[in-house]
Amino acid sequence: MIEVKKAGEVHITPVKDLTACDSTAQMIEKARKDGVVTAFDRAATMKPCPIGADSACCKHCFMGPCRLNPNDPYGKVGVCGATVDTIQARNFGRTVCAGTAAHVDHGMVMLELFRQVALGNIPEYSIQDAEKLHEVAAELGIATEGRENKDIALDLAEVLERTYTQLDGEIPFAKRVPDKTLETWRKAGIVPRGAMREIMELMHRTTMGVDQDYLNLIKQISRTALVDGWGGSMVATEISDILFGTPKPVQADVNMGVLKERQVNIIIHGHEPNLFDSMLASVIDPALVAKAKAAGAEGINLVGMCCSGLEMMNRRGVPHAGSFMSTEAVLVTGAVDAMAVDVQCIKQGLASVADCYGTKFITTNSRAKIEGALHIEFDEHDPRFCTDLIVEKAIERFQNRKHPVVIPPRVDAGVHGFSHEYINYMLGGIFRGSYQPLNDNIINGRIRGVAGVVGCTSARTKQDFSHVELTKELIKNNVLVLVSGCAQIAMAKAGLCTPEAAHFCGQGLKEVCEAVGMPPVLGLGACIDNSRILTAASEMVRTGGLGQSLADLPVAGCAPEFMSEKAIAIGQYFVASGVFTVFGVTFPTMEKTKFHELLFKGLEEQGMGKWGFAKDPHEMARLMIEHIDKKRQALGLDKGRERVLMDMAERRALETA
Ligand code: NFS
Ligand code: SF4
Repeated sequence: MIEVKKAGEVHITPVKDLTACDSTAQMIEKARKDGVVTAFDRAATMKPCPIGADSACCKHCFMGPCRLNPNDPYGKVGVCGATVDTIQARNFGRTVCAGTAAHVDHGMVMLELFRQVALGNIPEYSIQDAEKLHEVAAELGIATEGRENKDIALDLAEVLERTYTQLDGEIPFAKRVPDKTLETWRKAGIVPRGAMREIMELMHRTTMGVDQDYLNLIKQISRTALVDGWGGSMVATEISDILFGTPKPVQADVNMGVLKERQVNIIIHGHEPNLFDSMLASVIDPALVAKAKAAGAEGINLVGMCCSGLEMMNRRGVPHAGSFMSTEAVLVTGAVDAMAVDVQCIKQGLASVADCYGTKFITTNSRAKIEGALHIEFDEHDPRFCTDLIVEKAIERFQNRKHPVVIPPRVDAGVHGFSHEYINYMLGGIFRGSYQPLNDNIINGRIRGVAGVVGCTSARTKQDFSHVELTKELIKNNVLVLVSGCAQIAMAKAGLCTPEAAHFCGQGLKEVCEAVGMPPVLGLGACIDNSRILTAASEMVRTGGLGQSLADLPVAGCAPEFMSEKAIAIGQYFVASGVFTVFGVTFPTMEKTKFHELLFKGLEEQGMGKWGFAKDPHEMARLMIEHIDKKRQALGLDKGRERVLMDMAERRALETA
């Protein structure tokens, strides 16, 4: 970070404090030499507003913004009289609302695509997993016996549409929720009706002068978050599996070394799998390959970044160049001929970095244009128009490369693509696919519990560091880890997504991983695929022996390096579903306020989960393991197993291993 201490005196943060990723570090150094500014350095000159960071500020009307004193939160109220708890709850609610809207809108696009495919209107796509189509349809009460896939699909689309448009009743996937958890929600009045209704109501209730009781607001906040996890996100996952294939373990390479100096390099970065799927067809089109060769390239190299990349890495083994905090850095290689983006987590700063290196920076979605980018709209009724043109633009840039190419050589191989269906199959076998072996191993203590480590990387904390430290500590303590989103890329780069990573584990988990041949860290996919964790956890409850509700399970979640509003929505749907969820970096409430107490304690007393916060990854691990042990104890599974604390020597040994 470049920090101006006093006028004229500049302090530059060493890159080793900014990222644990060698390749990203190398590119930050290069960017600094090239005079190119990235988010890592911008973060130092952009001091966050301390009042805003504590959520002690309200700008919900124009008598404000009203700023309370974080050191004396009850010393003052807003002009309208709003208390600190109202202000925090409203701000938190709007964050959840925005995050939910992002996932739900993505899900709705997938659903419409699915319907158009079923109607036969888009010949480029087809139903790739008919078995899953039948399973999901049957689960939602749609007749499947002797019917054509097309008809089943149209019925399924109609039922799932209620996730978005229904005005009253319960969303379709409420059927998947374990009975006792659903009962808790019904009692609290938080079973989601339809996403549009929940988002609209929450926006209304958080405007000036409406809901001014944080205990009432939290109900609509939870209901909105739940329509993300069990609604928009779950629909997006299930439909994407049906259309593009349900992931099963696949070898994939991660890190900037997946770029190829002598090839036309194209990066897809964003969140919706359809653009990427069509790109896969464009880059093997013989005419385009011939064109690339005529331009002097050895071929066309397509790689992913962020969640788009995860969608296709987990389904097809497409290489992945890096997470959110590496998207600018990767352009500094000079090797990227085109970066095409759709929606979500796309830094506007990419436009100027791309400009510095002559990379074609292309927006494709009518919902997300960026000043200075070339816009080539992706129309799913004619997907190849856009994706072929992207390839042509990339070839053009390859031919006119003006900058020296420097590609950090590192590539980390791993195994990814663990859908909840595959976990079922992997542990139970094809004829007796079941969560029973997982439950048995938890009951007998070989596996202490299950943790989800998910979410972003951020310019406000050392990239990848907490993800990896936390996860190593968890698996050392026999906690099986499920990962998704940018977290999954951090784990891949640390070598934790390989069966060989079993040597990082405690004895029990090691035995299970070795017996099954699986990594101790199972990559699930994009952030919307956190819904796979909900489905898997519901199966664990249904399988038996681990309590009656999701809140009884020895599980915990964590987003150690979060930055997106979407992460808060995800955290809240996990908490409302019954999971203890720890966040790092920062948390948008003030300690010693009633609203903070509600999130960190009160919700658990209502039969849900609760929030936790820690800055240090070892402290995060401690909180999560403590919670898992508490749940084991409540289930009567507390016999044996002491927690293994890593000392410094052991930690160093792990690092060099
Ligand atoms: Ni998730 Fe994917 Fe990454 Fe965070 Fe952004 S890419 S949806 S929000 S930064 S994990
Ligand atoms: Fe201030 Fe109340 Fe307006 Fe918020 S709603 S800005 S607290 S007057």
